[in-house]
Amino acid sequence: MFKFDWKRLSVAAGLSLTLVAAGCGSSDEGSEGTSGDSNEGGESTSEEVNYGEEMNYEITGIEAGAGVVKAAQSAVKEYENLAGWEVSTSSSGAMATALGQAVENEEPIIVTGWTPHWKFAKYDLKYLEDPKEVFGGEEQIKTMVRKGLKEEKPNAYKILDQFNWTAADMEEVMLEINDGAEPAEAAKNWIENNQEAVSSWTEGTEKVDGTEVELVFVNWDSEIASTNVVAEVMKQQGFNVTITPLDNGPMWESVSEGEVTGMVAAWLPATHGDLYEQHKDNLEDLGANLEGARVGLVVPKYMEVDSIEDLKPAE
Ligand code: PBE
Repeated sequence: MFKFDWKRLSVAAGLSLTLVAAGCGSSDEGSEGTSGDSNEGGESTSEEVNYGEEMNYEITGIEAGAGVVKAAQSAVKEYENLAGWEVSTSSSGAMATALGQAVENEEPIIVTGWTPHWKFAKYDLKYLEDPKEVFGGEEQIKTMVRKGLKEEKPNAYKILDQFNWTAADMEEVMLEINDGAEPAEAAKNWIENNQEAVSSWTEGTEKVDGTEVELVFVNWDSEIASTNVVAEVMKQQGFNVTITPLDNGPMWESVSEGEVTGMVAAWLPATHGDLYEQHKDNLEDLGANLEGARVGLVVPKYMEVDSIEDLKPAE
Protein backbone atom coordinates (compact mmCIF):
# COMPACT_ATOMS: atom_id res chain seq x y z
CA MET A 1 0.00 0.00 0.00
CA PHE A 2 2.67 2.46 1.06
CA LYS A 3 4.79 1.66 -1.98
CA PHE A 4 1.85 2.25 -4.25
CA ASP A 5 1.13 5.61 -2.62
CA TRP A 6 4.76 6.66 -2.88
CA LYS A 7 4.75 5.82 -6.53
CA ARG A 8 1.62 7.84 -7.09
CA LEU A 9 3.05 10.74 -5.13
CA SER A 10 6.24 10.79 -7.11
CA VAL A 11 4.34 10.61 -10.37
CA ALA A 12 2.25 13.54 -9.20
CA ALA A 13 5.35 15.46 -8.09
CA GLY A 14 7.02 14.76 -11.41
CA LEU A 15 3.98 16.03 -13.23
CA SER A 16 3.77 19.22 -11.25
CA LEU A 17 7.50 19.84 -11.74
CA THR A 18 6.96 19.54 -15.46
CA LEU A 19 4.10 22.00 -15.22
CA VAL A 20 6.16 24.44 -13.20
CA ALA A 21 9.01 24.13 -15.68
CA ALA A 22 6.63 24.70 -18.57
CA GLY A 23 5.17 27.70 -16.77
CA CYS A 24 8.62 29.19 -16.17
CA GLY A 25 9.58 28.60 -19.76
CA SER A 26 6.65 30.48 -21.15
CA SER A 27 6.88 33.38 -18.74
CA ASP A 28 10.63 33.67 -19.37
CA GLU A 29 9.94 33.88 -23.04
CA GLY A 30 7.42 36.60 -22.38
CA SER A 31 9.73 38.77 -20.33
CA GLU A 32 12.68 38.17 -22.65
CA GLY A 33 10.50 39.39 -25.45
CA THR A 34 9.56 42.47 -23.48
CA SER A 35 13.08 43.45 -22.48
CA GLY A 36 14.39 42.57 -25.93
CA ASP A 37 11.96 44.99 -27.53
CA SER A 38 12.77 47.75 -25.11
CA ASN A 39 16.50 47.22 -25.48
CA GLU A 40 16.24 47.78 -29.18
CA GLY A 41 15.37 51.39 -28.48
CA GLY A 42 18.35 51.88 -26.18
CA GLU A 43 18.34 51.66 -22.38
CA SER A 44 15.61 49.74 -20.67
CA THR A 45 14.47 52.43 -18.25
CA SER A 46 10.74 52.60 -17.67
CA GLU A 47 10.44 55.51 -20.06
CA GLU A 48 12.11 53.58 -22.85
CA VAL A 49 9.69 50.65 -22.71
CA ASN A 50 7.32 51.15 -25.60
CA TYR A 51 4.32 49.28 -24.32
CA GLY A 52 2.10 50.96 -26.90
CA GLU A 53 3.77 49.16 -29.76
CA GLU A 54 3.40 45.80 -28.01
CA MET A 55 -0.31 46.50 -27.48
CA ASN A 56 -0.95 47.88 -30.96
CA TYR A 57 -1.76 51.20 -29.26
CA GLU A 58 -5.02 49.70 -28.06
CA ILE A 59 -6.80 50.22 -24.76
CA THR A 60 -9.00 47.20 -24.04
CA GLY A 61 -12.48 48.60 -23.42
CA ILE A 62 -15.82 47.08 -22.45
CA GLU A 63 -19.38 47.80 -23.68
CA ALA A 64 -19.54 50.80 -26.03
CA GLY A 65 -22.15 52.56 -23.87
CA ALA A 66 -20.17 52.38 -20.62
CA GLY A 67 -19.11 55.67 -19.08
CA VAL A 68 -15.57 54.43 -18.56
CA VAL A 69 -15.26 53.73 -22.31
CA LYS A 70 -16.46 57.25 -23.16
CA ALA A 71 -13.95 58.62 -20.64
CA ALA A 72 -11.16 56.55 -22.20
CA GLN A 73 -12.09 57.95 -25.62
CA SER A 74 -11.90 61.47 -24.19
CA ALA A 75 -8.51 60.63 -22.65
CA VAL A 76 -7.20 59.59 -26.08
CA LYS A 77 -8.23 63.03 -27.37
CA GLU A 78 -7.02 65.04 -24.39
CA TYR A 79 -3.62 63.47 -23.74
CA GLU A 80 -1.34 64.44 -26.62
CA ASN A 81 0.88 61.45 -25.90
CA LEU A 82 -2.06 59.15 -26.72
CA ALA A 83 -2.14 60.32 -30.36
CA GLY A 84 -2.92 57.35 -32.56
CA TRP A 85 -4.25 55.16 -29.70
CA GLU A 86 -7.67 53.51 -29.87
CA VAL A 87 -10.17 52.16 -27.38
CA SER A 88 -11.52 48.79 -28.46
CA THR A 89 -15.04 47.92 -27.32
CA SER A 90 -16.47 44.49 -26.57
CA SER A 91 -17.91 43.34 -23.26
CA SER A 92 -16.88 43.31 -19.61
CA GLY A 93 -16.45 39.53 -19.88
CA ALA A 94 -14.16 39.80 -22.90
CA MET A 95 -12.10 42.46 -21.12
CA ALA A 96 -11.71 40.22 -18.08
CA THR A 97 -10.61 37.31 -20.29
CA ALA A 98 -8.05 39.47 -22.11
CA LEU A 99 -6.74 40.76 -18.78
CA GLY A 100 -6.43 37.24 -17.38
CA GLN A 101 -4.54 36.02 -20.45
CA ALA A 102 -2.17 39.01 -20.41
CA VAL A 103 -1.39 38.47 -16.72
CA GLU A 104 -0.79 34.79 -17.29
CA ASN A 105 1.79 35.60 -20.00
CA GLU A 106 3.12 38.71 -18.25
CA GLU A 107 2.27 40.77 -21.29
CA PRO A 108 1.34 44.46 -21.22
CA ILE A 109 -2.35 45.39 -21.29
CA ILE A 110 -4.36 48.50 -20.44
CA VAL A 111 -8.03 48.01 -19.61
CA THR A 112 -10.88 50.35 -18.78
CA GLY A 113 -11.30 49.36 -15.15
CA TRP A 114 -13.40 50.13 -12.11
CA THR A 115 -13.71 49.56 -8.37
CA PRO A 116 -15.40 47.67 -6.80
CA HIS A 117 -14.33 44.74 -8.96
CA TRP A 118 -13.08 41.21 -8.24
CA LYS A 119 -10.10 41.70 -10.61
CA PHE A 120 -8.22 43.61 -7.89
CA ALA A 121 -8.50 40.63 -5.54
CA LYS A 122 -7.45 38.18 -8.23
CA TYR A 123 -4.54 40.04 -9.89
CA ASP A 124 -1.94 42.65 -8.83
CA LEU A 125 -3.24 45.72 -10.61
CA LYS A 126 -2.89 49.49 -10.38
CA TYR A 127 -4.70 52.54 -11.74
CA LEU A 128 -2.67 54.78 -14.03
CA GLU A 129 -2.47 58.33 -12.68
CA ASP A 130 -4.72 60.70 -14.59
CA PRO A 131 -3.24 64.20 -14.12
CA LYS A 132 -5.86 65.76 -16.42
CA GLU A 133 -8.65 64.13 -14.34
CA VAL A 134 -10.49 62.87 -17.39
CA PHE A 135 -11.85 59.91 -15.38
CA GLY A 136 -13.09 62.08 -12.50
CA GLY A 137 -12.41 61.33 -8.85
CA GLU A 138 -14.17 59.26 -6.25
CA GLU A 139 -17.67 58.22 -7.30
CA GLN A 140 -20.88 57.09 -5.70
CA ILE A 141 -23.20 54.42 -7.02
CA LYS A 142 -26.74 55.76 -6.74
CA THR A 143 -30.26 54.42 -6.91
CA MET A 144 -32.74 55.91 -9.41
CA VAL A 145 -36.45 55.08 -9.53
CA ARG A 146 -39.36 56.13 -11.74
CA LYS A 147 -41.48 59.06 -10.75
CA GLY A 148 -44.66 58.17 -8.89
CA LEU A 149 -43.24 54.99 -7.34
CA LYS A 150 -43.50 56.36 -3.81
CA GLU A 151 -47.29 56.76 -4.09
CA GLU A 152 -47.95 53.59 -6.10
CA LYS A 153 -45.61 51.08 -4.39
CA PRO A 154 -44.49 52.63 -1.11
CA ASN A 155 -42.89 49.43 0.23
CA ALA A 156 -40.80 48.91 -2.91
CA TYR A 157 -39.83 52.58 -2.83
CA LYS A 158 -38.74 52.38 0.78
CA ILE A 159 -36.55 49.29 0.34
CA LEU A 160 -34.85 50.82 -2.71
CA ASP A 161 -34.39 54.05 -0.77
CA GLN A 162 -32.86 52.27 2.23
CA PHE A 163 -30.58 49.95 0.25
CA ASN A 164 -26.92 50.75 0.86
CA TRP A 165 -23.79 48.73 1.42
CA THR A 166 -20.00 48.94 1.20
CA ALA A 167 -17.49 48.24 -1.55
CA ALA A 168 -16.25 45.26 0.51
CA ASP A 169 -19.80 43.83 0.62
CA MET A 170 -20.18 44.15 -3.12
CA GLU A 171 -16.78 42.57 -3.74
CA GLU A 172 -17.73 39.58 -1.63
CA VAL A 173 -20.68 38.86 -3.90
CA MET A 174 -18.67 39.55 -7.06
CA LEU A 175 -15.92 37.17 -6.01
CA GLU A 176 -18.36 34.35 -5.31
CA ILE A 177 -19.91 34.84 -8.75
CA ASN A 178 -16.46 34.96 -10.34
CA ASP A 179 -15.67 31.67 -8.59
CA GLY A 180 -18.61 30.10 -10.39
CA ALA A 181 -21.71 30.69 -8.25
CA GLU A 182 -24.98 31.67 -9.94
CA PRO A 183 -25.62 35.38 -9.22
CA ALA A 184 -28.91 34.63 -7.41
CA GLU A 185 -27.17 32.00 -5.24
CA ALA A 186 -24.33 34.35 -4.32
CA ALA A 187 -26.92 37.02 -3.49
CA LYS A 188 -28.87 34.62 -1.24
CA ASN A 189 -25.68 33.59 0.57
CA TRP A 190 -24.69 37.19 1.19
CA ILE A 191 -28.17 38.00 2.50
CA GLU A 192 -28.09 35.00 4.84
CA ASN A 193 -24.77 36.18 6.31
CA ASN A 194 -25.74 39.85 6.56
CA GLN A 195 -29.16 39.85 8.15
CA GLU A 196 -28.49 43.04 10.07
CA ALA A 197 -27.77 45.09 6.96
CA VAL A 198 -30.73 43.56 5.18
CA SER A 199 -33.14 44.35 7.99
CA SER A 200 -32.03 47.97 7.92
CA TRP A 201 -33.11 48.06 4.26
CA THR A 202 -36.53 46.54 4.94
CA GLU A 203 -37.08 48.45 8.18
CA GLY A 204 -40.47 50.14 8.35
CA THR A 205 -41.87 48.22 5.36
CA GLU A 206 -44.59 45.59 5.18
CA LYS A 207 -44.46 42.30 3.33
CA VAL A 208 -46.45 42.29 0.10
CA ASP A 209 -48.20 39.61 -1.93
CA GLY A 210 -46.74 39.51 -5.43
CA THR A 211 -46.44 43.25 -6.12
CA GLU A 212 -44.51 43.54 -9.39
CA VAL A 213 -41.11 45.17 -9.50
CA GLU A 214 -38.82 45.42 -12.53
CA LEU A 215 -35.20 46.38 -11.97
CA VAL A 216 -32.91 47.16 -14.88
CA PHE A 217 -29.13 46.91 -14.94
CA VAL A 218 -26.16 46.44 -17.27
CA ASN A 219 -24.19 43.19 -17.30
CA TRP A 220 -21.22 44.74 -15.51
CA ASP A 221 -19.92 42.47 -12.73
CA SER A 222 -20.58 45.12 -10.07
CA GLU A 223 -24.17 45.65 -11.18
CA ILE A 224 -24.88 41.94 -11.55
CA ALA A 225 -23.96 41.66 -7.86
CA SER A 226 -25.95 44.64 -6.54
CA THR A 227 -29.05 44.05 -8.66
CA ASN A 228 -29.25 40.39 -7.67
CA VAL A 229 -28.91 41.20 -3.98
CA VAL A 230 -31.66 43.85 -4.06
CA ALA A 231 -33.89 41.60 -6.18
CA GLU A 232 -33.44 38.71 -3.75
CA VAL A 233 -34.22 40.88 -0.72
CA MET A 234 -37.38 42.14 -2.42
CA LYS A 235 -38.42 38.59 -3.35
CA GLN A 236 -38.07 37.58 0.29
CA GLN A 237 -40.45 40.45 1.13
CA GLY A 238 -43.07 39.02 -1.24
CA PHE A 239 -42.41 41.05 -4.39
CA ASN A 240 -42.56 39.49 -7.84
CA VAL A 241 -39.22 40.76 -9.14
CA THR A 242 -37.88 40.75 -12.70
CA ILE A 243 -34.34 41.89 -13.46
CA THR A 244 -33.60 42.94 -17.03
CA PRO A 245 -30.11 43.54 -18.46
CA LEU A 246 -29.91 46.45 -20.92
CA ASP A 247 -27.28 48.71 -22.42
CA ASN A 248 -26.37 51.76 -20.35
CA GLY A 249 -28.40 54.36 -22.31
CA PRO A 250 -31.59 52.24 -22.44
CA MET A 251 -31.21 51.45 -18.71
CA TRP A 252 -31.46 55.17 -17.88
CA GLU A 253 -34.22 55.76 -20.47
CA SER A 254 -36.43 52.95 -19.24
CA VAL A 255 -36.44 54.46 -15.73
CA SER A 256 -36.99 58.05 -16.88
CA GLU A 257 -39.79 56.94 -19.23
CA GLY A 258 -41.45 55.19 -16.28
CA GLU A 259 -41.40 51.79 -18.00
CA VAL A 260 -39.63 50.05 -15.12
CA THR A 261 -39.35 50.43 -11.35
CA GLY A 262 -35.74 51.55 -11.13
CA MET A 263 -32.05 50.67 -10.96
CA VAL A 264 -29.20 50.68 -8.46
CA ALA A 265 -26.49 51.25 -11.10
CA ALA A 266 -25.98 55.01 -11.52
CA TRP A 267 -22.28 55.91 -11.32
CA LEU A 268 -21.93 59.62 -10.47
CA PRO A 269 -20.91 62.38 -10.65
CA ALA A 270 -18.63 61.67 -13.63
CA THR A 271 -19.13 58.25 -15.20
CA HIS A 272 -22.86 58.62 -15.98
CA GLY A 273 -22.91 62.42 -15.65
CA ASP A 274 -24.19 62.95 -19.20
CA LEU A 275 -27.03 60.45 -18.75
CA TYR A 276 -27.98 61.95 -15.40
CA GLU A 277 -28.20 65.45 -16.93
CA GLN A 278 -30.36 64.11 -19.71
CA HIS A 279 -32.80 62.22 -17.46
CA LYS A 280 -32.70 63.80 -14.01
CA ASP A 281 -35.96 65.76 -14.40
CA ASN A 282 -37.89 62.60 -15.26
CA LEU A 283 -36.76 60.26 -12.52
CA GLU A 284 -36.25 60.27 -8.77
CA ASP A 285 -32.72 60.19 -7.36
CA LEU A 286 -32.71 58.13 -4.12
CA GLY A 287 -29.09 58.90 -3.29
CA ALA A 288 -25.98 56.77 -2.86
CA ASN A 289 -26.15 53.03 -2.23
CA LEU A 290 -22.31 52.71 -2.21
CA GLU A 291 -19.45 55.15 -1.58
CA GLY A 292 -15.85 55.03 -2.77
CA ALA A 293 -16.26 53.77 -6.32
CA ARG A 294 -13.75 54.67 -9.01
CA VAL A 295 -13.08 54.25 -12.73
CA GLY A 296 -9.89 54.63 -14.77
CA LEU A 297 -7.23 52.94 -16.84
CA VAL A 298 -5.94 49.84 -15.08
CA VAL A 299 -2.73 47.88 -15.74
CA PRO A 300 -0.91 44.94 -14.13
CA LYS A 301 1.65 46.09 -11.54
CA TYR A 302 4.52 44.47 -13.47
CA MET A 303 4.16 47.19 -16.11
CA GLU A 304 6.69 49.95 -15.56
CA VAL A 305 4.30 52.80 -16.14
CA ASP A 306 2.54 54.89 -13.50
CA SER A 307 0.76 57.66 -15.35
CA ILE A 308 -1.25 57.97 -18.54
CA GLU A 309 1.31 60.63 -19.46
CA ASP A 310 4.11 57.99 -19.49
CA LEU A 311 2.62 56.26 -22.54
CA LYS A 312 4.09 56.91 -25.96
CA PRO A 313 2.18 58.13 -29.03
CA ALA A 314 1.75 55.77 -31.96
CA GLU A 315 4.40 56.19 -34.58
N1 PBE B 1 -18.64 50.51 -15.18
C1 PBE B 1 -19.22 49.74 -14.09
C2 PBE B 1 -19.78 51.34 -15.63
C3 PBE B 1 -20.42 51.75 -14.40
C4 PBE B 1 -20.32 50.53 -13.56
C5 PBE B 1 -17.58 51.33 -14.60
C6 PBE B 1 -18.19 49.61 -16.18
C7 PBE B 1 -19.53 52.41 -16.66
O1 PBE B 1 -18.38 52.64 -17.01
O2 PBE B 1 -20.49 53.00 -17.15
